[in-house]
Amino acid sequence: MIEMKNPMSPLDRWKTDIQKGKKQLAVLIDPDKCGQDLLPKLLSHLPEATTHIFVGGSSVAPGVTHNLIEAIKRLVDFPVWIFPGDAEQISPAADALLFLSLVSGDNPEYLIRQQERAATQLRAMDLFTIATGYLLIDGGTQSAVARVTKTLPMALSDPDKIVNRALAAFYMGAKSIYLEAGSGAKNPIPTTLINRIKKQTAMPLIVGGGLRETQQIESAWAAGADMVVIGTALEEALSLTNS
Ligand code: 1GP
Repeated sequence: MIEMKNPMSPLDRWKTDIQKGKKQLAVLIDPDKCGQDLLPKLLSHLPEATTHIFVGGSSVAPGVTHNLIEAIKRLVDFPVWIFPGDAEQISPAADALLFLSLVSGDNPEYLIRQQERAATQLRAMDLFTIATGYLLIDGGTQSAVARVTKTLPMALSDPDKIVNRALAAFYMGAKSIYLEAGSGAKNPIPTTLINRIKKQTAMPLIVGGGLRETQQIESAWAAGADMVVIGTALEEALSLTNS
């Protein structure tokens, strides 16, 4: 049997799924909240619609992410994408890295400096990257992203500005957009904004933060999200917390 030498990249596979109308659900595993001891329980309770596992957190010790990804890979067969809080969370064990730039904020540390640190590591490993414009939007509560990055979320009152930031990310080379309301947000990203960003940027769109109910996830998909991310809802349902 001839082995396929050039399998489709994670981004091309995702784009193909988008063309086919297949919506994606990523379950976010934060290594700070779910260590290897709790992993089997979480992985055995993944929602049926799960298509991807995201791994990442706001403050994770070096090496922890890598070990957790290897453990996930031993237990399940989903593609694992790193959703990094910083450059320490990069591991060649993943299928892809969301190469984020926090374009909603004005902190150079999260616009280019962490990326420079990441680049130093990436040149020495074979890890597929998906350049992603990451936009933190006001979700009604102070988020870990805002606290750690010392940036303000963008206000919902000025959707044109949010569209322009997303487009600026596109012109700078982003291949996808992540609209983030913040982990545990009171208010998820409004469907009107999802719809507007999708229509006006036409990029693969990830939406997360504060999504708890199936109905909310379906509404986000219907509004134009290509991939929805959930973390807190599953952690709470399973009472998963190390802290
Ligand atoms: C956080 O968007 C993700 O970065 C998921 O948010 O934990 O609120 O599901 P939740």
